[in-house]
Amino acid sequence: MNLHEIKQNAEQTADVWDRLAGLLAAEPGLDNLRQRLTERARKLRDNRFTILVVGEFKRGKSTVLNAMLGQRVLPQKAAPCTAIVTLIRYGDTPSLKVIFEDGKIDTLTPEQFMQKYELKVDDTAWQCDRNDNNDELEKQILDRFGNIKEAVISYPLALCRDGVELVDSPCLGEHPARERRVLDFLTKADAIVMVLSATQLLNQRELRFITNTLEPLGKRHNLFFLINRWNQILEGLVDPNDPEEVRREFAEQGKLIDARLKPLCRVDGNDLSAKRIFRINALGALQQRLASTPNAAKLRETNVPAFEDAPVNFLSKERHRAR
Ligand SMILES: Nc1nc2c(ncn2[C@@H]2O[C@H](COP(=O)(O)OP(=O)(O)OP(=O)(O)O)[C@@H](O)[C@H]2O)c(=O)[nH]1
Ligand SMILES: [Mg+2]
Repeated sequence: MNLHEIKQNAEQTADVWDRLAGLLAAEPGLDNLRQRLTERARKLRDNRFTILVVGEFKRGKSTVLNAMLGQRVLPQKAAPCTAIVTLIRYGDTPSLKVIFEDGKIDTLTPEQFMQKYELKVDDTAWQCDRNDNNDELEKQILDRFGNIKEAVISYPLALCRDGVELVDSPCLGEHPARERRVLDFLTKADAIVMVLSATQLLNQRELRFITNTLEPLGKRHNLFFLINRWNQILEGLVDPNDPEEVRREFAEQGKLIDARLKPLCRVDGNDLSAKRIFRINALGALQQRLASTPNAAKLRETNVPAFEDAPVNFLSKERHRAR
């Protein structure tokens, strides 16, 4: 299929979705589906391609995106912090806005954004319901950000030219309302980047998220894995200067990756693991990009540049097929 045919095909598909959405307008119970069809049709016409970054608590989702931006724009810290879905799109002049459900817009600097819209300790406090005989700890349902649709960052990031948008998301499995925002966004994602931790590689919840949530939505076909905190493997060794201990530890990690992640990278009978799994050190990459005299070799070692090339290849060669 040539580019003209692909565009024509996209136009026709968008027309069909718009017509379907029109038919559903008379069915109030199907409002959600109607909105999704309209959104997909608009995305196809805009030639937008959305890469959603997901993962559990503190895997380094925001850090890896900050490393790609080469700037601290997204809130990142050791305590839970990303509260809202945040889109990064190409723009010649950097800007940042928060869009509310009622259409209101708050325009901010990155510092104001981090201050105003990151989670504070009170947002994440656990609460014990004393009337509950089970004596169980329950999560506080408090969600100060329920009236926000999303935040949008415009930034001159080469990767985002040509309609690509990168999306930071709140963590999975930590708070029902915040997790819901991620799940609601999933249907809009064309590709998923799941951030994992090298020191806790793929727990049962993460596996269930892939098999029970991504798979039924057809999203496993375009799934990338970032194994972050790769540097922490060395930090955990008794003697990081012992080459035998280093070799043994990395060999074990390799086996674990083969056992847990490789099977998830089989798509239509093909093993795509070499193109889909990246071991990275997001913090190291951000530190290098913020340094007054960045060290190119150290940046390469973090493997973040290799990951940045991967979406470029994926997008240029497989974007239309993926969609
Ligand atoms: N040592 C080390 N620390 C890292 C790495 N990546 C991120 N961190 C640190 O880990 C903490 C959590 O990073 P975040 O980017 O906030 O994690 P997140 O997944 O976005 O967290 P939530 O938004 O709360 O779900 C921060 O203090 C980061 O600086 C890494 O590769 N190595
Ligand atoms: Mg975050």
